[in-house]
Amino acid sequence: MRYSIVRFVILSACLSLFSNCANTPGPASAETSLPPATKEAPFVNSLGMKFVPVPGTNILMCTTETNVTQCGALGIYSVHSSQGERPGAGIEWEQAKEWCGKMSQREGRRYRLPTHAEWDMAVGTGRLYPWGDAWPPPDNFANYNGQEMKTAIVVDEIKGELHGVNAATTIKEYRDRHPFTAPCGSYPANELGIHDLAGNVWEWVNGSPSLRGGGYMQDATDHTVLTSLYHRNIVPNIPDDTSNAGFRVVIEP
Ligand SMILES: [Ca+2]
Repeated sequence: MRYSIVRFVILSACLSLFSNCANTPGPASAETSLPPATKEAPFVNSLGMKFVPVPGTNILMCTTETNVTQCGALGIYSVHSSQGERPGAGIEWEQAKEWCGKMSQREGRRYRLPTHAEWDMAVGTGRLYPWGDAWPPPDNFANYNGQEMKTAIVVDEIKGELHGVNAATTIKEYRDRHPFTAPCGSYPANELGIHDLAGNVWEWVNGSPSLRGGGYMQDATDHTVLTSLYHRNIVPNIPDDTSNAGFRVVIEP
């Protein structure tokens, strides 16, 4: 009899615990609709683009800038029409958003450009520059305007002309192999597994037409431009050179 009472008490406690667990609100459904992804095992979408979590946000961010092939797959054409692995460039803000809309329809997920806050979390806010606090960057950190420019003869892929590069303001004591855009992911990923947040092409963000990260032509004229938190805002109706603007995308719940 005594044994039965003890068993009843234990059983009641278990049922109560189960009941409490069942009544505890779980994560909002919106938070559970992202596909599983880790730095080690990214989510891979239908175009082969890889996505990883960014701590402090609820999005998955593409590990690379959107390349020419991926742009073209949804009808957005880059100035680098024959360079599939290189980042789409000369892309306008509206075109980048159009790409996101088409991709959302194609996959039934919510693609968009990253917000400034998400971009901040991805690049890291605890250091002055994406590589740290010291100047210049370590060699081959990212695709900027380094010493490789001094001897480069490149094809201007916008004008189709062969010409020498104005190397007067190249970053001294820095070189990175690529005088023009580099294939996406050519430089080491950061601690989150994300490539090219610094350099290569400027990247559009969500909310208002603004660019982040610097591009391959970024030189030593103004060190501020290469700081992690620098925003390059595009003012409507005022001409600006966006020939080195591209984009990367995120997936939201
Ligand atoms: Ca370079």
